[in-house]
Amino acid sequence: MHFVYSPKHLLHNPDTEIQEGVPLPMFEVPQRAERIRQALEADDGFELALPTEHGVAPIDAVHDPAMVRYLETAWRDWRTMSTNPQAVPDTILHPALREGMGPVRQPASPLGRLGYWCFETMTPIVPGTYDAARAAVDVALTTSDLVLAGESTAYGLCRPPGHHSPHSAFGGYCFFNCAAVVAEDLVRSTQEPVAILDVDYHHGNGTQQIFYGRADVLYVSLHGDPDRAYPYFAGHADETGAGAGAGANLNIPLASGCDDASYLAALDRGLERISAFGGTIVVVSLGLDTYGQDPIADFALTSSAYWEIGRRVASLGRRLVIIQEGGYFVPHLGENVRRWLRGVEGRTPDISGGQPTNRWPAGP
Ligand code: SP5
Ligand code: ZN
Repeated sequence: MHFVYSPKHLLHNPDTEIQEGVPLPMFEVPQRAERIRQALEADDGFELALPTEHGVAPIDAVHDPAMVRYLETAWRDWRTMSTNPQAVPDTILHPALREGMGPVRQPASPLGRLGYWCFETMTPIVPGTYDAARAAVDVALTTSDLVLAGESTAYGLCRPPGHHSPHSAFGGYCFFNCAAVVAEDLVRSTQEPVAILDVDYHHGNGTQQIFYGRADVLYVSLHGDPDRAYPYFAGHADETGAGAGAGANLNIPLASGCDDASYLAALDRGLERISAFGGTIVVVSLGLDTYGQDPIADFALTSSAYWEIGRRVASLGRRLVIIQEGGYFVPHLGENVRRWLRGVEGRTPDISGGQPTNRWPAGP
């Protein structure tokens, strides 16, 4: 299997996020992608491919072009008013602020502009953020190209991730929604419906929002119940799509402590829905923050589950464009991705291979 990787992700390296009002070291760090690359490079079954440039048009097709233009200059904009080493908003556009008052203008102040586009405090912008986010989209679209060229599966090692960014905002460690860009591009180029399966721990509110009114893109997500988990404002089971998209959105919120067996049962529900939907390609938003040791999530999945999840997703018999999203327990992240992808390929979990620093319970 090819995996697509760009070293440009290293340009996005903020050091602090604000969680619960407290500055903390970033969880979404460059080492995540490096760990995954190392694990796949150490396995003969994977071959690295570099991305090709796809330009900005596929991004403008799913995001507000004004936001894309903003992100291009956001760092310079920030520097006109602040010497702080990373740009984080403090005043965020709440929908109730202008209730009954008509549309808001993009603020003249750089700090105001940041709060106009960014919806939370955990997604800092640094000098290389835009170039890294653009490269992540090129990685995703190159992964999709490999599948369109005839490969049954390819994996895009996207970083920063994407699924929290809706059409006109960014946040959740995400800037451009890579999975959504790929899905939209596939719909246009194949004229077929496309299903998205999101197995990141967090609900992909951005992806859901982008396609909520669309019948040609199915969004299926398994995630921590938004009654307790980020992103709080989307991901409930009663969100099933609107207008033409009614019925083309399936949320499966899961309880704290969700284990391998409960997760696999929920996955089977999601896969049934995808089977019943048309199309020949599935876009997977792959997050490994469902792992029992993840520092910001509360599921209890083991490494052996990832092989089985990959195997079951492949059993759909569809081509797969697999896009990296979250996963923050860095020591086991590469090995968990590797197992997922080996499951897809029907190869053994190879629990003896991989990084010698890691130890796991027996595979399936
Ligand atoms: C792509 C992706 O996985 N983004 C995740 C963004 C989540 N950021 C906020 C997490 C807040 C978690 N607070 C829980 C504290 C646990 N002690
Ligand atoms: Zn996540």
